[in-house]
Parts: sequence; structure tokens; C-alpha cells
Amino acid sequence: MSGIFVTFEGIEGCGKSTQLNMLANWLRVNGKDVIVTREPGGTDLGEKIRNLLLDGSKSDVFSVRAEILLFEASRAQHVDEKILPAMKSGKIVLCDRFFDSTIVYQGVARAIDPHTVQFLNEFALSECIPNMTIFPNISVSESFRRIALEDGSRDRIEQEDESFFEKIRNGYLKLAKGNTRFFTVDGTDSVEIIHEKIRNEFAKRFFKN
Ligand code: T5A
Repeated sequence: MSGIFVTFEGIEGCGKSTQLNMLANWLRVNGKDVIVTREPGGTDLGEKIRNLLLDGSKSDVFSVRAEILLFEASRAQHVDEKILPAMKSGKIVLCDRFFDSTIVYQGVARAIDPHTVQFLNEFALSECIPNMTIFPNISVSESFRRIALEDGSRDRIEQEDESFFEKIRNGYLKLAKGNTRFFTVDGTDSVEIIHEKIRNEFAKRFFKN
């Protein structure tokens, strides 16, 4: 496959959407064909599933098994309809969250057996593994501070407590440790400094000549 697939991961408010859009703009200015997408979501079906999953009024409706299957259903549609075709035609795909989110949110924090998570992820992925995963790392207290500053109500998952997000953050740190796919960046630096670090790392990995 000739495209480049980059995912952005981290706890709520870590700055991944901000950085994804900045990287997309920089790549486009440099003449690259870029697709920006997200999970859950990214397709018509996926966005409908996203609305169901994140609806803040549905906090006690989901069984843990139903939740993971909905994330994977959104992913399977996303891979087949959008990501694989874009990769086959040589595009750069930047995705806000992907299968690592399922490993930490459903696997670590909801305590679903890791083999089950891996099996479901592999089924949805169809071997579509990111080339790079960017992880802006912030503390849970900084995450809560940023969420509190935002307008609007909290989505279903943002309503979880501090211990839930500590598990998520520790899950990401464990996943990223020693994994060359990950690029961990200090998410408390300024937006511009983080962007510069990501840009440099992206160029080093993919624009070698
Ligand atoms: N989920 C998802 C699962 O449980 N399983 C799965 O398999 C998948 C795929 C999706 C939810 O679904 C869960 C995880 C999530 O709970 P989402 O749309 O990804 O939700 O939502 P969030 O992670 O909540 O995304 P946010 O938009 O809230 O956070 P971002 O994208 O990390 O942060 P961003 O860029 O929007 O910035 C947040 C705020 O911080 C400021 C920004 O201006 C903004 O106000 N900010 C900074 N402030 C100071 N310094 C910086 N460096 C800053 N960078 C950004």
C-alpha cells in the first residue's frame, strides 16, 4: 500500500485534534493529498454510531460488550469505506483516534479481556495498521482543566471519574513505551512547539530524501 496512515491518541483534551489539523494544513501547504478523519465516525454509518456512543444522556444504557462492538462496527466500516481506499491511492490519512483507543478505554479501563480486545480489533482492522501514532501526553488534572474550559455539556465518556482517566493515561504510557510506532510528545508545551516537534518527526520518518 503506498499511502501513509497516522493516528492521534491520548486522553480527552490532550490536544490531538488541534495537532492533527495543524499537521494536515502543513502537509497540504507542501502539496500533499491529505484525508482527515476520526473515530468513532468517519463515514455516514460511523457518525451515526458516534452519536449513539457519545450521547451524554445515555450514561447508564450501554453494556460493556455492546459498547466495544459499536466502536468496532464503526471501525470496520471506516477501514473498508475510507481508510483502505485512500491508502491504496497513495493519500496521507490522519485519523483522530483508532484501535489503540479501544485497547485502553475498553481493554484497560472497562477491563475487557485483552485477547478479546485484540481479536475484535484485528477483525475490524483488516491488517490496516497505522505507520505512526502521535500521543500528546498530559496529566489527568490538566485534561479536566481543559474540559472544564470548553463550552457545552460533557459527552458520555467525559462523564467518567478521575480514576477512569488515570487508567486511560497509564494504559497509553504502557502502550507507547518501547513501541517505535508511537511518537510521544509533551502535551503541555505550547501548541506551536508541539506542532514543530510533530512536523519534524513526520518529515524524518516519511520524507527521507
Ligand atoms: N473511544 C474512542 C473509546 O472509548 N474507544 C474507541 O475505540 C474510540 C475510537 C471520542 C471518545 O470515544 C472514546 C474516547 C473518547 O472519550 P473524541 O472525539 O476523540 O471522543 O474526544 P476527545 O478525546 O474528548 O477529544 P477532545 O476534542 O476533547 O480533545 P483533543 O482532541 O485531545 O483536544 P483538542 O485539540 O480538541 O483540545 C482541547 C482543548 O485544549 C486546548 C484546545 O484549545 C482546546 O480548548 N489545547 C491546549 N491548551 C494548552 N496547551 C496546548 N498545547 C493545547 N492544545 C490544545
